[in-house]
Amino acid sequence: MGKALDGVRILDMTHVQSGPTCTQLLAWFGADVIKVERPGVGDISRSQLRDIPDVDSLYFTMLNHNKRSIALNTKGERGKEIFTELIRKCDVLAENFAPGALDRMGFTWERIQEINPRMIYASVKGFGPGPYVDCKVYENVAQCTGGAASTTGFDDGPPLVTSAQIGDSGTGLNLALGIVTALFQRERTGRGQRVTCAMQDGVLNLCRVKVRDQQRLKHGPLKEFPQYPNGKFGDAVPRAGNSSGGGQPGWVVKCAPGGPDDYAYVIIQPQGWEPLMKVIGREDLVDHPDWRTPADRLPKLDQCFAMVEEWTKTKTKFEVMEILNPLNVPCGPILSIKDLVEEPSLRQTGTVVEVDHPTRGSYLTVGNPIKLSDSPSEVKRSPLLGEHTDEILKQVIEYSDEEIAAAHEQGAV
Ligand code: CAO
Repeated sequence: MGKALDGVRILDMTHVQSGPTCTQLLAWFGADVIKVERPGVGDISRSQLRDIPDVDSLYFTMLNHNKRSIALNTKGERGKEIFTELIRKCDVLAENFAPGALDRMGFTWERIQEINPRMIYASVKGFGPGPYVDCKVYENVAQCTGGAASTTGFDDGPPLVTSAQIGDSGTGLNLALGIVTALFQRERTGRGQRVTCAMQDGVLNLCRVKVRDQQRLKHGPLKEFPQYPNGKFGDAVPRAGNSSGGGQPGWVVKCAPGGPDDYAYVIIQPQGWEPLMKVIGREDLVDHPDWRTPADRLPKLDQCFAMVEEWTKTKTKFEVMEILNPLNVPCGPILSIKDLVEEPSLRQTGTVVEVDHPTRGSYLTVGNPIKLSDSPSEVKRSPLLGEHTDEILKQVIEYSDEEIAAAHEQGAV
């Protein structure tokens, strides 16, 4: 079966996490992704957080499936010539270096357009134009500068980062959407374009509900927050603990047998009040004048969830799920990463996949979270550094054996 992006060729100058997540997605959809790496060094993540000496790390392998690797020094003259030929032959150039790195090599957007006017040039940077435009950014810096950290955690604690990689992988998703959208527009115009995604913008976009709350704050306290009614609100959206970001109250409650991940998240919709009170043995509160409506309950959400917790503490998180779901009470067990990688249904859908690798053996990874019925994703192992150098020189830029040998001799590849 063909793939959605068959025939699209991507010149992949991405490294670490944000850019590679984007190009990996496009590779799963069938694009030919050519990863350009510094000879002898490669993407720095190959050697970071290694679990096995001298073997590509899981950090690298899990972000670079289905790609080919060419080891090419794009700072030397011969390397620049080869890179220029690759720009001519590719549809997309993706990169996430520190600001200005490609310009310093001589590949400005103007130069790239001269070489290939159909080229889509896509970049991730930490910040858009503004005071921080030249700064380097990693995941947690993006979370801190994009509004996530100041609104995550408990009111009496410091700002918290989340382990979901919303700055890196989140911005990689944005970049992938920007690229396929630009490819779609190129069908009509014949022209490439510049696609830029700032990590700060990506995180702020995911914190949209907090920008909503910032404006609500002008009109009084945020009544679904744990600070209401007894705590104080300042002039910025505070940390909301585990309260729900939506219109229906929710909280994390303890479950049996009381281990570190024995918790469930329970949401109380207006129609869920009656079945929930009945199941926890508080039928007396169903029509009680102090508890009956959502507005009655807002000032005492802590008491609501304390009552629910008295009941959930007698059940495992999975029993809570089994009992509450048929009653139409939205809830979810807190699943550990161990629970998730062992879950058979995630293996069946290809969301968790076992992959074989020539130097590390088999390992688990997360497959494509986007499922297309006509373009199934097969997860293939990441390339070794420079594994496809000669193949790419021959097949993509049609170098002769002599030219390939010369490129090696000159240290370009
Ligand atoms: N041949 C020769 N040189 C190469 C090369 C190649 N094939 N590939 C990369 N390089 C060079 C670059 O030209 C650059 O050199 P200069 O600094 O002389 O211009 C250098 O390698 C890479 O530079 P960098 O500054 O991007 O790398 P870093 O490790 O210092 O910084 C990071 C990493 C992520 C902070 C920075 O790249 C960045 O801010 N990127 C944008 C935001 C981003 O994507 N962050 C997410 C990172 S994932 O957690």
